[in-house]
Amino acid sequence: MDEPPLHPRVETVAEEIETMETRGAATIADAAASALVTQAEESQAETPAAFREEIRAAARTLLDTRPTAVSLPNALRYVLRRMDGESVAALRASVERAGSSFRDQLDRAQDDLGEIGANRLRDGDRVMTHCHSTDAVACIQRAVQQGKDVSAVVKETRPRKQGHITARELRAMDVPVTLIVDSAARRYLGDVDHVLVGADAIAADGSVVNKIGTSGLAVNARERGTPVMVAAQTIKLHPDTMTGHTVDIEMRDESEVIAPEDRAEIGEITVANPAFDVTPPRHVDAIVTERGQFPPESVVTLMRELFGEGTHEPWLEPTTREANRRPEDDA
Ligand code: RI2
Repeated sequence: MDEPPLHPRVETVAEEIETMETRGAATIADAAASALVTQAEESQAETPAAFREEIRAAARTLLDTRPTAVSLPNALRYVLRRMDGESVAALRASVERAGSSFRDQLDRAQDDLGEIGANRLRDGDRVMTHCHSTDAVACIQRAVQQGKDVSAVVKETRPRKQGHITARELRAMDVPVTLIVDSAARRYLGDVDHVLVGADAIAADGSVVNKIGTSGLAVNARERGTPVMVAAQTIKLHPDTMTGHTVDIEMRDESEVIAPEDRAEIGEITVANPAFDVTPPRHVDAIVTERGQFPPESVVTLMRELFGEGTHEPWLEPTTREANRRPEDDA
């Protein structure tokens, strides 16, 4: 069977997510929902069945780009579940409505979460950040708006140095920033009041999947007695983990770790580049969501409330993009 026609914007958004031009779990979710809306608006489908098939195929193409950030399937599911109607026009309108209410909720969730996270920060506090998370930055931003003096020790976060984005955004809010290399983190943990990170996925047992290096940071923080706070909207909750599924950890290109010419100079080596790691719940003090703050062990209650006992997969079967994946792409 021929694959349904995809709007070029869907391919572009998929490409941008895959290459990390679009990154950060919340931003990925936003871009994916918008791409589905574009597919709906520009669809030439003549029958409701053809329209539905196109939207599902678009969702599948977007889904195949990054395996770990659960906000991506959660965003796609949100829109697909609300696709409803007997005509193409009605279906199109339902996708548009779902896309726009999803994006509104996303914005509101980050504001509400920022408020709750900010309440945990006191005047004069210093936080240590890892990578770049819009959810984590929202907490600091709100604290600053509340008139609190907050400063930050920002880990650069190898290999892609997304800590630089955090540093830039915090400086734009006039927050004093000390940038450190990742290996200096333990040295500074005694000088900070909180470790504040985001999440790409949260499992039913409260484990936090976040940028590689988070778990080591959390272990060191525990040893130093520094509380670890995870800022994560509920779209980061991974419903499949309630039924025993594990979270795939994305392995990224080796060239992010070492330039090909440096590698050639060294000689025969294996390079591994996992993008994320798993922090066990015992090393996390609080997960801050737009629905309140939770001890990690109790997050499953919120998951059941939001997702029931599980999910179904509303997208089409694997596309060519998925079929072409090399086995070594999988963790
Ligand atoms: P927000 C990022 O992953 C980081 O791991 C960050 O903590 C997480 O997404 C959440 O980001 P990547 O996309 O959704 O840079 O809070 O690989 O913006």
